[in-house]
Amino acid sequence: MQVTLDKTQFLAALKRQWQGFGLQQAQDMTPHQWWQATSGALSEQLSAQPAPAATKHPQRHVNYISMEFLIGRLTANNLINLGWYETVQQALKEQGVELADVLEQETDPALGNGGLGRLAACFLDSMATVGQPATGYGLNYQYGLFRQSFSEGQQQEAPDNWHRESYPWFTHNSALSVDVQFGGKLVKNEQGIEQWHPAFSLRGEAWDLPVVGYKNGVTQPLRLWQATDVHPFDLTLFNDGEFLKAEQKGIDAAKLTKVLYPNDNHEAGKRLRLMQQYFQCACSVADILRRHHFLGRKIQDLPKFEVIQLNDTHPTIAIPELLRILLDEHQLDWDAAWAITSQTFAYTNHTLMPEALECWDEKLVRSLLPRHFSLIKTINARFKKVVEKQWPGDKAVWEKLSVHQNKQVRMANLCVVSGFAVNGVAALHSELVVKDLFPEYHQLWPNKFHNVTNGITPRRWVKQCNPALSALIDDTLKTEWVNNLDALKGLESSADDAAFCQRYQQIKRENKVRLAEYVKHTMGLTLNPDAIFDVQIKRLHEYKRQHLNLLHILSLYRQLRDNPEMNIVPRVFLFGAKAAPGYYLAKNIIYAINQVAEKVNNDPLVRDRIKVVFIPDYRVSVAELMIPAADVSEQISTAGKEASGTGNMKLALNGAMTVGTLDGANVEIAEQVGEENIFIFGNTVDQVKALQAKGYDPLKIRKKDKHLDTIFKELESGFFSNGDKQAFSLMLDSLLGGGDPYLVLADFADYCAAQQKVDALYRDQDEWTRKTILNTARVGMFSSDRSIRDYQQRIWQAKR
Ligand code: HBZ
Repeated sequence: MQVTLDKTQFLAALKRQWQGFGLQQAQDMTPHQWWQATSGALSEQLSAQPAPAATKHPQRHVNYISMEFLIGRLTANNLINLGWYETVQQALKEQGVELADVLEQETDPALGNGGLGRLAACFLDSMATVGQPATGYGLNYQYGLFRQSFSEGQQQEAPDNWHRESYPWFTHNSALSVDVQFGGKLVKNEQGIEQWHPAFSLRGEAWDLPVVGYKNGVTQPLRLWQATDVHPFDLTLFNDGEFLKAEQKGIDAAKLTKVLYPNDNHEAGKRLRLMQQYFQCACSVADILRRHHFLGRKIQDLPKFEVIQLNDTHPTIAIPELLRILLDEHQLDWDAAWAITSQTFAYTNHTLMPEALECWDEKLVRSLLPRHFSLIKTINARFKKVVEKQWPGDKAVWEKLSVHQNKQVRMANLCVVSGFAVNGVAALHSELVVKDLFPEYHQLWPNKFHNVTNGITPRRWVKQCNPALSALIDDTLKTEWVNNLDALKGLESSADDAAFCQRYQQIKRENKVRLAEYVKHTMGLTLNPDAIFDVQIKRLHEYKRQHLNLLHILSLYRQLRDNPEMNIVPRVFLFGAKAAPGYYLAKNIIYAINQVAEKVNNDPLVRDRIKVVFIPDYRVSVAELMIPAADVSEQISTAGKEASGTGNMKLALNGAMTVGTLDGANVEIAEQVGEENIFIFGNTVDQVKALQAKGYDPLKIRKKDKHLDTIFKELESGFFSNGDKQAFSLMLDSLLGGGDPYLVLADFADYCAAQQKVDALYRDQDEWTRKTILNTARVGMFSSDRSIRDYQQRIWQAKR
């Protein structure tokens, strides 16, 4: 049940905080100290709450292992989930301080890249809310995803030091430390049994963040491991007066959890990355087993009580790690160890992109983890017998299914072979996982494969980020909907209620004004809140096709100059996206958008009918501002490439109209909202395949389409780049001579047609508003609470 906050106790805790800062009175605190003190006091009050009694028939405990948890700011979120927001707001008001201002002081913990990391954060929120016992396991990076700025239109990266050492929500428990071994060699003992003699070890320290369920008294840990040296301080050296050297080893170990790798949908194959993966997995598996033993349970019963969900293949090395412990430390035989392991792990696939499928060089695996490499070979040899039985003598099939092939270890194959469940993240994606990625595995084990469509937590993605809309929904439905999102269906009838429509419209406008103020403050640009706010926010990637959006902007700009009186609804094109630092083509697209923005925004002829705004340093807190303010949601990936998308769900829920391809979860969004309430365009998966099979040539499209040709000529002419004709050559070469691998040109005409429909509909404000309300009302199934219940039914708690 919900726990109440005692205001007097909270104020006393707050006092201890400012006294701890060495201050005489609360009023001496800086704004940042107000946030620090408020969060510290809340964290203390939360820790003091009694733990809820354990249930008699425990469900399987979920261990969600992920290299990324893009949690975003915690203070506001925890206040809402605890139901303490109003009390704290009132308490601070009495001190002359606005809670909303205090909350703005928090630096986003950006311990993730994008969708995959944010999904992990939404799932933790939902598991706590629906009462699914769970622990999140990740890494406590010192530097999160880089900070982005623009210099002359080019992306610059700066380190993101989010000051984990003074983050008030952390609790550190030194009793949970784990030592992790690396390197060395295998030596056979007298019985011929392999023994691992590691070369060095590191210590993992547990730093816990609280994951608070929505008003239900549940708090579960997100346990983030931080690396230190096993002997952080060499006392002999210290006594010899060599202070700096004495600390040296600790500094090296700390490198391991220094920084998050900034790639999404691309694997770098670096040694340090594999070390991070193993470090995290070894700490987490040890922690799971410690809890299991502490509760007095038998090792054979591990799968009865625990499940380990792998968030993509990044934590796959946990599989041979568990096997190793069962074989080498518990002395189980292979069959017993395998039975336990293969019933414990489940794997979620988030991508079909070949460059993102992890393969590790065997030399690297062998040198860093010789025992694990040996176990992987045994898994593979045993699996070979299964394949041989099903496809006798078929070398091609074996080469495809093998876990270890061409001197590479294939992590996805290892997951499928060793786990009891595999799932995709949207209906279409799960179908493609079976049909295109793992057809033979599916033939072998049809029941292993599932779909669980992604979801988003409505606590953060409506209640917190759109308080005015939440209040309107409260007033209208008069029921708790935030943990029962299907209740939004009750809003459908309000779409025809003039008073409701007016309030809904007004809220959207206020949210646009709020975003415009942010843009004014951070970028110095003035936005017209009556223009269409057209939003594309996601990582920058060719397959997500921000350049298709750009071509449409260029098309409008060309038309406005050809026909200066053209009547279009004013539109602000808003982008938010980071490109991986080594992904030069993606950075070139950012540069192109910024250069076009510079021209368009300063051309008096345009008369503000179009404006292009690339908001720097897109992150969770910026998403919380942009999503409630969006009129149009751009979900324009090449069909078959976006596994699911989750921004699409957040934007539809907050009343934006989607312009989208039939890709990922867009397909299900269209089913839910109805095809008359979404703008679907472009080639379908089958059409994309057919086009590519018959030899698609973008140059032919350019040649045929005079308007498109003019747009390209202008990009090639240096008009947008101070005469530099090569400025956009990475992007242009890929679209034209490079064969346009993501079919931007093939979808261009249909995309522009869809955008014209957007323009036409927006002119009819009543109809537009009605449709956006229906979007809000009909996307309840995309609550991550539903995703978690699907995982429970189909995977975690399913009868085996
Ligand atoms: O996972 C995303 C998918 O692209 C998106 O469609 C889906 O909605 C989301 C949640 O299921 N995938 C990622 O975000 N992937 C990564 O961020 C990533 C990070 C490191 C890697 C590989 C991929 O090494």
